[in-house]
Amino acid sequence: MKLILAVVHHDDATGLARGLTQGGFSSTQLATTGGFLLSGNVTILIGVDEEKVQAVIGIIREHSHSRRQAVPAAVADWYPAWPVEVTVGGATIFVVDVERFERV
Ligand code: 2BA
Repeated sequence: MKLILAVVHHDDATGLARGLTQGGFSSTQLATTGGFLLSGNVTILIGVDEEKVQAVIGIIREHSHSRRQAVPAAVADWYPAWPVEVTVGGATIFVVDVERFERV
């Protein structure tokens, strides 16, 4: 079994959760904060059998959009004086091995 962790924009999270449910996948959403922009994002946890990983990544890709986002002043201190934007997303995805999975 694998655990997929996907960091997505909060505006994409609801559509992604629905897409996962429609695809037959269970998921859990955590409210998280990006360390660079210090703004809220959502981390979605999906436990799946290994052969389903690509299908899940396909659903994540379908529902995750990239956006230009301004770097806040607190972060931009060490950036050039002119306004700075970065491209955020689609999604940042980690796939890790699950040693044991149980529901009790
Ligand atoms: P943030 O850390 O708030 O980063 C938001 C965006 O800022 C990033 O988009 C990237 O375009 C830019 N960025 C991040 N660190 C930077 C730096 N040191 N210098 C210049 N620009 C930088 P994404 O790459 O799409 O990442 C979106 C969110 O995914 C991140 O939000 C963070 O919450 C998560 N993430 C990305 N890579 C990660 C990693 N290696 N480990 C853990 N979380 C990660």
